[in-house]
Amino acid sequence: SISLGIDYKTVPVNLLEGAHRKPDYLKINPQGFVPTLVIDGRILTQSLAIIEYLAEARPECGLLPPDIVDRQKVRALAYAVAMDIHPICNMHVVSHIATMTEKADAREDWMKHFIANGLRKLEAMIGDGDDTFSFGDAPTMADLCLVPQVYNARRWGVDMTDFKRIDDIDGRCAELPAFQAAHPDRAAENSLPAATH
Ligand SMILES: N[C@@H](CCC(=O)N[C@@H](CS)C(=O)NCC(=O)O)C(=O)O
Repeated sequence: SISLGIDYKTVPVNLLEGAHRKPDYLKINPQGFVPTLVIDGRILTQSLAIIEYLAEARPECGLLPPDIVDRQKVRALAYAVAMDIHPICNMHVVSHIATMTEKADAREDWMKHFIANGLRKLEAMIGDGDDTFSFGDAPTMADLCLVPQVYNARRWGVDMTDFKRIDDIDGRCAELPAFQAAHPDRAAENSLPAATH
C-alpha cells in the first residue's frame, strides 16, 4: 500500500513570506526549496531523490514497481511533471517573467499555457489503458507527482476536460487516506491563496 506507516510531523515553510530563503532554512536546504525531509538521521532534499530514497529503503511501499522496465515507465511519468512542467512554473521563475513584461495577465497566461501543455503530453504518455492509477493498480511515484500538479492546474483555472485519464486518476488518489492527509488545504497555515504562487 502507498502508506509507509511512518509517523511524521509537517513543518510549514511560508513561501509567500520568503521563509525558504532565510539562513536557518538554507542550512538544511541550500537551494532554498521545499520540501526537505528529515528521516533516518539524515536531511534529504530534492523531492524525487527523496521519493526514490524511500522507495529503495522501503521497497514494500510500492512507490516504484519491482521490474526495471516498469520502474523506468513510472519514473518517466513522474519526471514529465517534476522536470518538465514544474521547473518552468516555479514561483521564482514566474515572478521573474512578471518583471519582464507590461502584460497584466502574463503570470496567469504563462501558468495556464505551460501546465495545460505539459498535462496534454502526460495524458498521452499515460495512454488509454485501464490502469487504475498512472501505472498499474496501486499508487506509485508517478501519482505523487500527478496529484499536486493537478491541484496547481485547478488553482490556475486550467480546463481539465481534455485530461480525462489524469482527472480520473486524481479522483481515485483523492479517495485514499494518505493523499487526504497530504492535501495542502488540510493545513490552513500551509495553504497559499489562489494565483499568487
Ligand atoms: N526540484 C526541486 C524543486 C523544489 C521546488 O522548487 N519547490 C517549490 C515549491 S513547489 C519552491 O520551493 N519554490 C520556491 C521558489 O520558487 O522560490 C524538488 O523537487 O525538490
